[in-house]
Amino acid sequence: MAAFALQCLAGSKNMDEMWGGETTRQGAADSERVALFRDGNYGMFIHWGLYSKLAGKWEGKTYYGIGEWIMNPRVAGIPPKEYMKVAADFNPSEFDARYIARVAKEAGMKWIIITSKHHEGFAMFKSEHPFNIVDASPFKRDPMKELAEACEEFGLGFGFYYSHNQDWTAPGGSGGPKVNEDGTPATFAQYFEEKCFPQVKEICTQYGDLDYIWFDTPGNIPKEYAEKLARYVAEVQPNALLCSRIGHGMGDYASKGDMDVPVRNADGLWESCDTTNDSWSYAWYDSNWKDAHEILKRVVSTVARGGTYLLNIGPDGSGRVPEEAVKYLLESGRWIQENPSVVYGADPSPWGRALPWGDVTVQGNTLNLVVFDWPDDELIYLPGLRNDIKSAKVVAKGKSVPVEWRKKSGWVALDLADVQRSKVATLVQVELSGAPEVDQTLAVLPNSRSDMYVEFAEVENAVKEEIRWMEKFGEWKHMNQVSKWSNGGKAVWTVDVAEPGDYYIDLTYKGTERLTWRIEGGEGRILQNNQNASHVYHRYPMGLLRFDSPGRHTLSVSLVDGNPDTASLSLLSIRPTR
Ligand code: FHN
Repeated sequence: MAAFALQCLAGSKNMDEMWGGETTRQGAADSERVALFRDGNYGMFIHWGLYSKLAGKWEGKTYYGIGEWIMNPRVAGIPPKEYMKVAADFNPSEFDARYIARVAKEAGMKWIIITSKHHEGFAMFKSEHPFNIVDASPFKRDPMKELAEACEEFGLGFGFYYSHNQDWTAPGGSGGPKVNEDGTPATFAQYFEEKCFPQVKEICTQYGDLDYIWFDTPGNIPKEYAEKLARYVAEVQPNALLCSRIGHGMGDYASKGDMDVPVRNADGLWESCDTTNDSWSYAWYDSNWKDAHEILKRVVSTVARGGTYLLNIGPDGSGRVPEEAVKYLLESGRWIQENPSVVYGADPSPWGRALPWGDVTVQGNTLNLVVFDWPDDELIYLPGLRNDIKSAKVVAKGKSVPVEWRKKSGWVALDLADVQRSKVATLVQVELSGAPEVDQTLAVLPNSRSDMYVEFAEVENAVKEEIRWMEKFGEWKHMNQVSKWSNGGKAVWTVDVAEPGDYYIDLTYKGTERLTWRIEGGEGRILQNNQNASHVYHRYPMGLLRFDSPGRHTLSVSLVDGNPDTASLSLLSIRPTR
């Protein structure tokens, strides 16, 4: 996993700093206007613009990464004037707003947010600014109007993405030309007053009631501009929610970094945005499609962590949505339609994290256990559950089959041996005697690998930090790690062991030279070895560790030898022997 740090065109900010903070305004969380976001939990994102026609290719050469960045100097470096000529041949005659709205609806999504203008500066709506789809392309139609109407017809919420800070073709926009046509210096104030603010007025007044305005990459936009936009939206679209990427804490809900589904529950209103493959916009070579299982896993785990999932599609230059995206959205959508209580209005998991076999959402006193990875012995453990169970059933295609449960080594275990597995995910609904109560101590399951992320470790004399990187360009990966070890540095996990015995310990780490790690736990037992390291994260087996007794144990990992500045640890895993 090579770090691909991207300096943005806009000033000296790193791309990941362009997202702005996650702080939001007070007061939104309880109001009625957040009901769609809070209860719907799942929306469609659409990236569509001139870049969709280029599809990752310029002058015969393919540029890999997120397609909508193709004009950027870090990618193909297309001069603004050249890029703007693409509009003359942009005729997405296959665009069918009703079809897209129907796909969103059948996918189980509750709203659509589409790029009205991305960093390229091209307005996908009728605008007074001439660089827009109605006036500058042979298409002549206003697809935003068509989509707004289709969303209304299909009972979906609707909102616009608008790149307020970066505009690469407008003089004065962040990353845009620094001088005007007449050679005079261009300023951000000029871009804002002449293009950004008038266009925000247009999107807020030409398309009926909006549910969202999704400004993006605030970077170092001065506060007065973010405030002016927020004030205006509140005045003319009082129901529209702003995501935190407007900048300066002016959002109503927090947007995580791109493609970031956190491993631990997070409070407040927040959203993870993600895409059906790797690029946001259509790219001819990008075939890394998330299948129905993967889509469901991400939807359910985002809701289980307390958030809302916004999943993107990228129509191509003709307006068609790639068939793989549609296929898997519809397949996962069928599952959601059959099991709506898993997603809509669902509360987060009382475990505060995913469990080795899957994840949990809650409706009242009922746990929705969504099984994605079946243990070999088909026993689903509910470690630390304090409530009594009233009933348990597997629900599939509207039919329910009772499930047996028993106490095993102190924990409740559900026996799924007689249950027919679903290809994408199996739902087990467990009715409890009261509101769910769980001891959240990390559990060592006797039948599956238990992953202990560093998010859950106490760290001394070392640094716990979030890292982000890209493997192509713009498709972010996220992870927490412990690094920068000083004397006595350690990461300590408290775990609950149901069945004493021998367990394999694996560490996921990276480094620039061989490393000696020491793991202490299991009543004074020690694992220590000098092992290879690589500059990318790998899971390495460390050996067998015995837990002599059931119950709580601590496991600590320290670096005994090796470069403490480059040795980084992300995960400790505990596997039962067979
Ligand atoms: O730079 C954009 C990127 O192209 C894409 O639109 C994503 C979606 O969240 N937002 C920005 C990067 O975070």
